[in-house]
Amino acid sequence: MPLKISLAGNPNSGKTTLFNALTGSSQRVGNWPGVTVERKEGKLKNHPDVIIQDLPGIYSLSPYTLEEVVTRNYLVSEQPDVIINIVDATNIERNLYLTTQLCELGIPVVIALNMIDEARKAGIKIDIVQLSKVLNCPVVETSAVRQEGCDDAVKKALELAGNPEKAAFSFSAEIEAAIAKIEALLADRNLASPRWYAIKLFERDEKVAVELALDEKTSLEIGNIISRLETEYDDSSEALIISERYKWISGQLENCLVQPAREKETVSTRIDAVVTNRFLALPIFALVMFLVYYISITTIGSMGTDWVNDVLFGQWIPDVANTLLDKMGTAAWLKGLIIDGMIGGVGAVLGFLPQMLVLFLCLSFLEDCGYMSRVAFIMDRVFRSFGLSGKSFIPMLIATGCSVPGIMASRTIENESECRM
Ligand code: BGO
Repeated sequence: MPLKISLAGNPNSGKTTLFNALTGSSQRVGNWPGVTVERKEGKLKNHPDVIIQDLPGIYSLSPYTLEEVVTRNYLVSEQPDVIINIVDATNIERNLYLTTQLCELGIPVVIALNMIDEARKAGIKIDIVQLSKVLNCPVVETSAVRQEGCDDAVKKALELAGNPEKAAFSFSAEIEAAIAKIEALLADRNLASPRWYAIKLFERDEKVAVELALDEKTSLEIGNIISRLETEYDDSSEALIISERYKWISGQLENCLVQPAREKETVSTRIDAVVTNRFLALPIFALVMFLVYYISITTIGSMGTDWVNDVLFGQWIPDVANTLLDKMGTAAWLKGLIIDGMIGGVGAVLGFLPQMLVLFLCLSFLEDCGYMSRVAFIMDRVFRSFGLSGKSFIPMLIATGCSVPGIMASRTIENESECRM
């Protein structure tokens, strides 16, 4: 059996560059079964018995995008011998979020700290010995584009293959206890990555629940374990897990990352603190929406609509048409059809145009100044209870103006079932 090494990492972390450097011309490109996500596989140069699998670029192992689902299904079901996790050294905090999840699979992980050339140029210093200690896995500095450190990363991967290391990442004691209880409920299933499944069930990941086909009693027990913690922390289990991961990452990076001094608090961060505040966010949002509709429907927009209805289509166009049709000696029934039917009908529809214009002008202002993405963040908590994410709120908001652009905006939602909902 050939040895399988999987390359996993965020988009633009340098996965493809590393894959090309490791496999040279021995590549097979196709699609993952049943989906149009590109699949690349190749043999390690000078090692025909080692297969390198390039996985789609992802930010997490959640079930929201096709790429995430393809990657996690592959890792969980195929259980490669080792994962090389490509981490962009210039954006380490964000990239380690995926690392914390890969560590839970029970598959050995080697971290390729890529773009190290760029990180050095930017004055970023990373203590790889300390990082390796806290993550309990080898960390190798690489520059895929300069082909530096790539062989070392593979060497470490080959050494580690088949020696499952214990996940280094752990949550707070209470969440760990809940995960352990769920893991115990799955004990008789002989799962290859039991901790990962338990965490996903704790996050209420429906895809995993369906895959495991849990019986009613087990589902109920798991539901009770989760609900107890959600009530205690007043947050969804998924949000708890996300926030613990980021807290853990920033805590660990304090000891192993030195970055050039960042600007102090900017105006933008100060505004963020107010508009996304736990208590103020929703009242501020209600006020902003009231102003948007007040401007577009009641005041400026309605002035435009009144002018279109009463002046343009109420007097000017019918008067001109009347004079022209009279001069042409048009029959009364045809005049009625043109003026009352056609001009009146078009006018009734176009009358809404000024209100729509002002409404969409306001919405695009909110989008461009970044308020919409804050709204998505604020609404996330509410929308999670319907199985949607905060992002789904934006198409809904746009649809209050007109359902056509609302439906078009829903196409930006990556997850198909969320998009349909
Ligand atoms: C472009 N160091 C540096 N400096 N750059 C790197 C390294 C590294 O170690 N590794 C990769 N890159 P992908 P995913 C590009 O394509 O492998 C660069 O998504 C450009 N393209 O060259 O594609 C790499 O597979 C025009 O950069 O990542 C690539 O994970 C101008 O990072 C980018 C500048 O690498 C993403 C760069 C038209």
